[in-house]
Amino acid sequence: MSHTAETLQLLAPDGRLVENESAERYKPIVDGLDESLLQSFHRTMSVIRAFDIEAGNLQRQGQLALWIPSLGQEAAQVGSGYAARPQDHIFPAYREHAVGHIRGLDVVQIIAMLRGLSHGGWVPEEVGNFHLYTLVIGSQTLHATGYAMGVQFDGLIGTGDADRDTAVMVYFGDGATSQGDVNEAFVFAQSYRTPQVFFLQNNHWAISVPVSVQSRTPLFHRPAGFGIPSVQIDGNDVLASYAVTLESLDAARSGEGPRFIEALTYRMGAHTTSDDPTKYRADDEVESWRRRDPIARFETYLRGLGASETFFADVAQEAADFAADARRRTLALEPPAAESMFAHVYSEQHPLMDAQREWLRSYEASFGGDA
Ligand SMILES: Cc1ncc(C[n+]2csc(CCOP(=O)(O)OP(=O)(O)O)c2C)c(N)n1
Ligand SMILES: [Mg+2]
Repeated sequence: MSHTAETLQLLAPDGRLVENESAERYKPIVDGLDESLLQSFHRTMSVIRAFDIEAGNLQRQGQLALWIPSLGQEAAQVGSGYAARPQDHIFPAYREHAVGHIRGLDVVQIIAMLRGLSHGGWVPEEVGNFHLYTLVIGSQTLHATGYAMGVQFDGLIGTGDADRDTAVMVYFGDGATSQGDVNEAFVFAQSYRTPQVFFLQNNHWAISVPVSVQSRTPLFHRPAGFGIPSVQIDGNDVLASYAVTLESLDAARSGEGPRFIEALTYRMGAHTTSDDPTKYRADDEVESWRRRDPIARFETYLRGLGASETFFADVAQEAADFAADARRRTLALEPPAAESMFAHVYSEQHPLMDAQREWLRSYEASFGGDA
């Protein structure tokens, strides 16, 4: 399922702005992008790609149990991630490393989780309301819808205060759309008119199952059956991802109810490091998507705008440094103290946990080492 005339594209694969009626509507947003934000798009896509590749290497070298690559999906994530405001809440699946980075998550915390050093990952309110990675496919859509209902009950939409009105955005995959949870989230979202954006990254594969088997219709046609306005975008076009998400989040914050975005992109790497995609997909398909690389496309656009060689060289250096720093800090990670497992079982100190902590202490002391 590839791009069609219905797919919104603002930046063509040759790096030139698209001029047609649909693109015209988003022209004010694109024209309003200042140079520093355009540069941030490129920097973040490049930095996260370098980090993602390095994290995959670390897994192959035995440093992580698993890695979940985001390679190829940078534009979908970076455009939408930058469109959110600080007060918005983001519910990711497990591949949204770029969005986490934009919200202020230290990406080494993702590594720590996939190294088995933390049970959940991070505290959302400390990292730009970027909620926890969710490995149970699609369940985060229900969490997001429930959260969005809470935002609505708290009166945090439609007040006209740009720093207060709040939206919720949830990321999920093409495979997730087959889950009951996701469809239940659509029902509640539209029924309650939640301030919410459903951001579907259709990367064309759910492990080894192609999207053409998951759905006989384009996925962005499905929300119509729930009464949710939807749009399909070229997910390798960072400008389309930014502009459409900005518009959709604005609508959600102002009380117009949920929106749905299907970003057509491609999972260039393996599903995870536990998977071998050469067993189930053809090289020429991967090659055709390589020619639509989101970073190369945006680089061509920036060059057309006059970005200098120095800028690109600096970004390349920054990306390499970022990846090297992540490697260094990964190798320096220490396992948590064993007794930390009792810390967050109850929100307050609890006699049962005290007893178990004490049991562990005396058990370890029985080996004769330091207790
Ligand atoms: C409820 C549930 N069923 C099955 C799985 C196993 N599983 C892990 S990832 C995955 C595919 C998800 O595909 P998609 O939603 O397209 O996301 P992508 O991995 O492509 O980003 C499946 C079936 C799971 N984690 N949770
Ligand atoms: Mg998928």
